[in-house]
Amino acid sequence: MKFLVLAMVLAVVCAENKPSANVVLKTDTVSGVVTFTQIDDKTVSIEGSISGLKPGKHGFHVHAKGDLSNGCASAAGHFNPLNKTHGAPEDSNRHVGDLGNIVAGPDGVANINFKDNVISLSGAHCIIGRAIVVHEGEDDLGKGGFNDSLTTGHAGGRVACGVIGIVVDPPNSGCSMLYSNNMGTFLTILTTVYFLIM
Ligand SMILES: [Cu+2]
Ligand SMILES: [Zn+2]
Repeated sequence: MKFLVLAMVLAVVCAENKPSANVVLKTDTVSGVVTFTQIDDKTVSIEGSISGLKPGKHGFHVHAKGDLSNGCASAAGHFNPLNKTHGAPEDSNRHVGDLGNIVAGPDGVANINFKDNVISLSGAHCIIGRAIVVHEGEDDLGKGGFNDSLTTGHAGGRVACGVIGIVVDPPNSGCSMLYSNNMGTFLTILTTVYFLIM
């Protein structure tokens, strides 16, 4: 019984601890929420849904600035702390922010569910406070041969954007130096008390 309670408490604490962030996209036509969860040291899962898009592929990137004071234009270029050229998510030569394309169905809805090993919710590749931009057209992943293929993937205009904000704080990161999980602390104390009493 004690073991079961301990297992349950640990499960809750671990679930609580997964750092996450999200972005809300909202224009007259486009709306959606995309959540980024740090599922282990190297992996971020990206999940969500965006509606109101033209059917087909749309470039989907983390841009360097979370500054939307002049709309999506002020989000600057692709987040590129390593000074590489534009590429596909699976390429070693890619911008950190290169997340490829999302695909909208005939109903204009893009369901998003993939993982990335380059972006992070902490450290030098931290995407928190930067912007997600959804583009008008398809990202050619650097292979289209256009003069902007190696910078933007020739993905065209910016149809929607939003700032990536913290949902569950990442521990000890540049994004969040002070981190304490109050729920986790509370449950740990509760478990200790339970074991002392029983
Ligand atoms: Cu972009
Ligand atoms: Zn890029």
